[in-house]
Amino acid sequence: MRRTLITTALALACSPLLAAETAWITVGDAAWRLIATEAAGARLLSSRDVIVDVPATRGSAALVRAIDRVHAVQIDTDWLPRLSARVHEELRRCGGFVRHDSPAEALAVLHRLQGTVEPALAPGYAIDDAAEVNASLALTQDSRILATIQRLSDFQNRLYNSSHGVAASDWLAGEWRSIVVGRSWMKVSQVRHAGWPQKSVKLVIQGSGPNAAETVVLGAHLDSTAGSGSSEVRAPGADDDASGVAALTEVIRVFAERNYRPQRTIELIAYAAEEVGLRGSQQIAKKYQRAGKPVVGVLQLDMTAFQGDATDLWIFTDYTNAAQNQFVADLAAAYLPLLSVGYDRCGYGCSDHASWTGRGYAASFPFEASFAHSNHAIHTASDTTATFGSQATHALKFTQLALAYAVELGSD
Ligand code: IPO
Ligand code: ZN
Repeated sequence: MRRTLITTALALACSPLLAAETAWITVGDAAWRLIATEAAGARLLSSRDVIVDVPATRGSAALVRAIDRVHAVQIDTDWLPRLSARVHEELRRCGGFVRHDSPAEALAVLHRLQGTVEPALAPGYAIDDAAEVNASLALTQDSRILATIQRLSDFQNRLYNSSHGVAASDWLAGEWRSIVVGRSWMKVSQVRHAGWPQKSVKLVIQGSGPNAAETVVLGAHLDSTAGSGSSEVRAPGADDDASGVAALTEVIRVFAERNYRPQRTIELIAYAAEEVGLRGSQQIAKKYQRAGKPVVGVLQLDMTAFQGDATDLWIFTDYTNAAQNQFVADLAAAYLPLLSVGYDRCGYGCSDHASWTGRGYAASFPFEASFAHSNHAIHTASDTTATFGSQATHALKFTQLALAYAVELGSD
């Protein structure tokens, strides 16, 4: 026994010297070329051409088909922070890589990336709950959204592996609990993850209809990142993505105020560990798929506060579901008629919607700006509310869109 302990201790102490840890990722072609030229020891497992719809010209609703080459790669974990930084700085393409728990999983996701959805999970997209939607929209307040963004930004950082990131998760869970208190059909929980201490935060609004097993998911990411990624770094992440979490929080507040009870079940999730390869949402989407959970739609809010263009809402057409994207645009036309909608592409794996797309679910990603005019302060200590004029009027638009989406898809 004693001998085993000693051997184990030695093995633990020595293992970093013997071999770096291995990770399995999927990446777009530009990021792969970066890896291939610089990351010694990286190994290509498999490649695949994925058909994606992209705007014919930037902003336009007319789409043309394009091919993205996506790769499954085995790489040392040491490389991942550098890869994030390089993708962000040089390629100016977002995200870049998705991290998986095993080579089998990386390959499985690679082969399911088409964005096609099981017909059984394709809902109708009727827009017919104007009374509930309009009454809810009237209650939304940008001042409350701004206050939540500020609270989240006040943590030193919300890193997935820091004590601050853990504290931010605990704070948000407490905040959501205090909003929904006394409503038996609304339950807040924290989701533990294998591999890091920050928990995702989840609110389940239990459906009350015959189709209550069908679930609508709205998400944003709780973690932030900056620079070295050391645990004391300043990473306010006000736009990226306190603004998405604050939008979800305002949706929850309005639902609670109206004592809203949907037909389908609605889940609002603040994901842990998005910035390190969508790891929190990967684990959650995988668990739901394995359990055969009928998720009929997913909406991701990642960056909602910084207005980069005259056009208000930007719908990303790649690694998202075309039919649901049309529904999102129709919701904007019906309920937010003063707002303009544009279309752009994001690049592979730019936020948690890609985790759901990779598991065969219909996901959409309405974004604050075009790719060309997106917020340059993200992933730095300067991602503060000051960058977007210390106001949340842009974030309010996404909050209202998310509310309309939740009610219209939640009531069918
Ligand atoms: C992101 C998404 C789209 C665009 I265009 C630019 C930036 C943000 C994403 N890469 C991220 O860091 N999410 O946390
Ligand atoms: Zn980010």
